[in-house]
This record gives sequence, structure tokens and C-alpha cells, in this order.
Amino acid sequence: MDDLKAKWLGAIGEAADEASLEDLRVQAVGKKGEISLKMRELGKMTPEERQVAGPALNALKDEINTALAAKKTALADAALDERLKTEWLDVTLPGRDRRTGTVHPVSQVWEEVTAIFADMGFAVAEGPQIETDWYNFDALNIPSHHPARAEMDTFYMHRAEGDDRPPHVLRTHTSPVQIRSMEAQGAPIRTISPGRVYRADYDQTHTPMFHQVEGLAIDRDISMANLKWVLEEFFSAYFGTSVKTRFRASHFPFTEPSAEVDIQCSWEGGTVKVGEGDDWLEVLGSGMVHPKVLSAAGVDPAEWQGFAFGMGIDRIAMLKYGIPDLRAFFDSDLRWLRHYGFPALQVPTIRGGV
Ligand code: 2NL
Repeated sequence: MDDLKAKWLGAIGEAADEASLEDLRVQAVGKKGEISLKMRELGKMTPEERQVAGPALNALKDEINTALAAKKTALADAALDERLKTEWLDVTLPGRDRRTGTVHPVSQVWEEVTAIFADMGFAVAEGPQIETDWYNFDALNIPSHHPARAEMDTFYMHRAEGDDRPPHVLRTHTSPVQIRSMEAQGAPIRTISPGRVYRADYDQTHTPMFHQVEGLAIDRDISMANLKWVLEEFFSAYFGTSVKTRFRASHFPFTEPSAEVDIQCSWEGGTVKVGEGDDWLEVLGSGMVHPKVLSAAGVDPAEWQGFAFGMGIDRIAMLKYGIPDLRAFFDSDLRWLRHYGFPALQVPTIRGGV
């Protein structure tokens, strides 16, 4: 009994890891282990021998189990100590700097423009970027074979073979949003629609996706005079200085009369300054909404009239923030974004008209 005890307790004491400890457990007190076999031999003993050997074997079995458990705990503690020696963490180290992103100039200007027009009572409306040709063209008095359709460099969506319905288009302007607004709420209405628009054109001054904001004001007696005031008020607030506008007669299918609008500027040392000097910069198209467009949108042109305008958000962003190249807007170049971007919490800079 003493030999058995010395043998197993010794082996347990020397076990190097949990796997060899488990092997020892099986060999000693497992179903076919040495101690268990010895217990089976009790049956062959005389009652007197059994009375001595039985309790002794049980005691030995308990002792071995206790030793196994203690050794298991000791091995686990040692393994943990070993890990802690290599896997440590200095929780007092300062955190790693995480660079925050910036607000893209287009987003910044989008917010500025909507804030200024909201102040003048214009609601902001958005709409689908994939449009039917009716909303993008027909409703705006651009019928199927009108040259303006071809000039727009429209992206047409694919239709399945044999599907002869007119294709959907990527909207070429945000006018469809204005049509939808008029349909939904009728007149009077004052709304602007900023958004992404698409034209198949790519060079130094054109990207196939760009941003436009259109404005619309319909009431019983709205005139070009109101348009001129609203635009001068807008540009003065946007550029933070009094800005004169110049209207030149033009033509759009959806307005009559139509005007292209220039803002006052100066050219000095190759940079443009808005609101001073006696040069002019074209920034906008506008006019009185064509009666056919009002009718298409469910507004009675005998009762209502008003103005509409459209301008490029990217374009006026370049002007205000001195950004020279339009294409860089959509390159996702982090250096460019950090240079021209705005901190997230910067409130749009708007000043009242001067
Ligand atoms: C430009 C500037 C313009 C409009 C957009 C418009 C919208 C409706 C009715 C009438 Cl719902 N007009 N928008 C008007 C004039 C100009 O965009 O240079 N476009 C080619």
C-alpha cells in the first residue's frame, strides 16, 4: 500500500502538464486503473484481509484524487503565470491618435445653401436619382425629339430584351423633384431641391456625377423681380459680402422668359474674387416657369406663376473655397479631403445679406 502511494503521489508530483496528469489519472483511478483493479481483487480476499485492505484502498484512492486536483490547480496557476509574463498590457499608456474624417466641401456647401434658402422660407425636397423620362424630360417641356434631350448626355438605364417601354434615366437635373413637389402639394409653393445629377461628360470642368440645387417659387404674382432679389440675397449671404447679379436673356425649354445669371467678380493674379470688381461670372440658369410645365405638374397656369432656377453646388463650392480642380472632388484622396474638408462640428457660415 505504501509502495502504491509513493509511486502515484510521486508521479503526480512530477507531472509536467495537464495532459500527462490526465494520463496518470486514467492509469491510477480510471475504470481499468491500478487502484481500481486492486479494489476488484478485494473479492478474492478473506473477510479479515478485506477489512484492512478495503478502507486502506479507499483512503488511497481519495488521497490520489485529492493530489490530482491539487496538481491540476497548480499546473493551471503556473500556466497562467507564464502567460502573464509575456502577455501584459500597460493600461497607463496614452491612447493612439485616431484621425477623424472631414466634411466634404460639397456637403458643407449643401448645408450652407439649404440653410440660406430655408431662412427665406424655402422647403427642402429630395427625390429619386433614377427617373422616368416623363419626369426628367416631358414634364419639363422637353418632348421626345427635342434637341435638348440629345444635348443632355443622358445615361439611359437598360431594359430587358423585348421590353419596349421608354427606359428610365439617371436624372440630368433635379427639376423632376420640383415637378413631384408641385404634384404633391400644388401651389403656392416655395421649395429647393439639392441633389446628385448625372450626365455622360468628363473633362476638366465636367464629371459624370455632380450636384445641383434648383429653386422654385410659385404664387399668384411672383415675378422676375422677386427672382433677382432672392438670388442677390442668396449670393450675398453665401459669399458673406454684397453681390450684384446680371441677368442675360437665354433660353430653356422649361422657362419663359429665361435668363442666365452672372455674379459680380474681379480677377486679380489669376484668382477670382466674388462681390467686387467689374467682371462677371456665369453661375446660374433661371426664368419664369413655362405654363406647359405648370400644367404638367397639375398647377393651373391661369391662376399661378413663378420662377425657377438651377445652379451647380460643386461650382459654387470651388468659387467660395478656392478649389481649382473639379475632378479632385470625387477622387477620395485623403490629403485633398484633409486640406479642403471641414471639421464635423463647424456650423455653416452664413451671414445675412449685406
Ligand atoms: C441651367 C439651370 C435651370 C430650372 C433649372 C426649372 C424647374 C422647374 C420648372 C422650370 Cl420644375 N425650371 N428649373 C430653370 C431654369 C434653369 O437650370 O443652367 N440648366 C440647364
